[in-house]
Amino acid sequence: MLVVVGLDQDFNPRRIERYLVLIRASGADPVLVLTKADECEIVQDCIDLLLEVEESGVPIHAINAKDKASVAELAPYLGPGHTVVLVGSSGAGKSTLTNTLLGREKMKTNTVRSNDSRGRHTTTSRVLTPLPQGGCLIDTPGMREVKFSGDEDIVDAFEDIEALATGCRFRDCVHGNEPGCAVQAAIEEGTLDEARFMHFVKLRDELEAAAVTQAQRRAEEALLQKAAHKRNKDKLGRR
Ligand SMILES: Nc1nc2c(ncn2[C@@H]2O[C@H](COP(=O)(O)OP(=O)(O)OP(=O)(O)O)[C@@H](O)[C@H]2O)c(=O)[nH]1
Ligand SMILES: [Mg+2]
Ligand SMILES: [Zn+2]
Repeated sequence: MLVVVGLDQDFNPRRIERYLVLIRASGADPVLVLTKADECEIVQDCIDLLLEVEESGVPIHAINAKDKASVAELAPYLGPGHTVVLVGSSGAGKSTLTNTLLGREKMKTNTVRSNDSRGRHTTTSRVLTPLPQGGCLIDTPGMREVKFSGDEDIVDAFEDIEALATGCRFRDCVHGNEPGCAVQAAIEEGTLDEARFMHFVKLRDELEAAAVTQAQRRAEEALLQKAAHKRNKDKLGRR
């Protein structure tokens, strides 16, 4: 899955991290494609910012989606036997990238709002296209938001913290103020970056909240189903 993010006001490391957690949970391999590099003066700073919180080695490409030579570096993902799906906000450049890879204007594209870089939801359905490179590509409509369902796991994204946690005194340590916390010790020693830990905490809390919401929803559904079942039984019983 190519996560397509514009190097304009679309650029948001927190959202990118949520994409990566969701994609890893699905079993697909994420690749980060930063578009509009030709219009951004701080490309390397943006990449550095991502590297700070993202240590799992996701490939990052900063490109000009309108330029054939620039998008050529995506070739390793596009060969025979590969299917890539482009995901990202509206206006990120998914369809622009699709057209450049195809070498023709198959998909309609549209300018973004100048004040906040938002797109106009130009693509409205998913489109699967064979590529001249031999693989297949799916362009998709821009996503309005990226949220967790509650089934995801952040272990893969934070293997370093999970490994440290095995050294905590308590098995259910949340790495707050517990005595004998190996994670806090690593932060104090400087072997674990505090910003990275804070980011882990934020994602963990978001995931927990999503899991609770999901559990409540399932419980409500089960109750509704039980009530419907009873109604049916009563009705049939009367006949
Ligand atoms: N300069 C520059 N402009 C780009 C680049 N990528 C996309 N654009 C412009 O960004 C705008 C939005 O591009 P689209 O390809 O329509 O975006 P999209 O992701 O398909 O948007 P939706 O279909 O709405 O989800 C267009 O005006 C593109 O020309 C890039 O790398 N550089
Ligand atoms: Mg599009
Ligand atoms: Zn701990």
